[in-house]
Amino acid sequence: IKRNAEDVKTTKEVKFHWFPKRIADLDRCHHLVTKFDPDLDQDHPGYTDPAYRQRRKMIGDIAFRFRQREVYSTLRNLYTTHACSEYLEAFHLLERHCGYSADNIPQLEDVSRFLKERTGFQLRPVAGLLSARDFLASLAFRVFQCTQYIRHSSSPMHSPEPDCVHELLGHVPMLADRTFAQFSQNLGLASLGASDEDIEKLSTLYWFTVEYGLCKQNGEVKAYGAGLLSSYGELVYSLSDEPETREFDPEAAAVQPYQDQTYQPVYFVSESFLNAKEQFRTYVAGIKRPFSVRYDPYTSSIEVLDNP
Ligand code: HBI
Ligand code: FE
Repeated sequence: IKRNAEDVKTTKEVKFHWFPKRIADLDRCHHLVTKFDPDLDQDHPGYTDPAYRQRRKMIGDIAFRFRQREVYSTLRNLYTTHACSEYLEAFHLLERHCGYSADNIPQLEDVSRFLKERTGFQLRPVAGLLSARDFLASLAFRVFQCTQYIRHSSSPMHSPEPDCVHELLGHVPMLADRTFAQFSQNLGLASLGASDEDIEKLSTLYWFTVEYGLCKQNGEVKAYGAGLLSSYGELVYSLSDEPETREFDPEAAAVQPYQDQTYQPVYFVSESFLNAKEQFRTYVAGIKRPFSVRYDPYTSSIEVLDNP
C-alpha cells in the first residue's frame, strides 16, 4: 500500500531519459536485452539444453533478487531517527533472534512464534488483500493475516498491495508491543458484527493509526504506522514539515478522507499508545451494537453477551 516519491509527484513533463542519480537507483537499471538469451535465441548453444537453461534462470533470479537487500538496508538506515522506541526495540530482537537481515527473508512461522511469546499475536498466511471486515475480524483473535509473497522486482521501493516487506518491516515489530497489540485486538473486537458504516469507520481509523500513525516520544514525533515504516519516501515525508499533523482523535480519524494513491495529506499524532487505547475505548462505547463481545483467551473464542 506503498508508493515512492517519484511515482507520486506529477511535476512538469519530463523531456529527457530517466537516469540513475544514487547508487541505489541502479536497482532500476535491470532491463535485459533479449539478444543471446538462452531461452529466446535459437542460435544460443544452450537453447536445446533444458538443464543449462534452468541453471541460468536460477542464477538470473539471484541477480533480480539482489535489490531486496537494498529495500531492507535503505529502510533500516532510517529507523534509528524515524521509528518509535517500541518499534526499534522489537526490530533489534527480530534481527537477533528471528533471521531479520539484509540478505534473508525470515520464515513467517519463526516470526509468528516470536510474536506469540511476546504478545500472543500470531501470523496466519493469506493470499492477498482481504475485505476490511474479514481482516479486522482476525485481529479480534490476535491473528494477523500476513501475505508471504514479495513485491515485483521491477519496483523494489513500492508495492500497490501488502507484501512481506510491508508485513515484516511494517507490522510485525509493532505487534510485539503489548499496548499496541491490545489496541489492535480492540479494533478487531469492535468490528465483529458491526454495520457496514462502522466497518468503514473502523477501517479508516485503522488506516490513520496502524498504517499511518505518528506518536510523540520525548518531545519528538516518531512513526509507528506500518505503511510509513515500510515506505522510505513516505516515512521521510511524514516527519518533514510538509504534511499537516493533528492530535489523534478517534472521532475525527474515523471519517478523515484518506489517500491510497499518494502520500497522506494529514497524519494523526498520538500522545502514547496507552493514550490512544483509552481514547479508542471511549470511541467504541459510542458504536451501536445490540450485543457486546468478549474474547476468552483460554478457548480462543468470542463470547457474545446480550446487552441489558
Ligand atoms: N488485507 N491481507 C490484507 N492485509 C491488510 O493489511 C489489509 C487487508 N484488507 C483490508 C485492510 N488491510 C485495511 O485497509 C483495512 O480495511 C482494515
Ligand atoms: Fe498493512
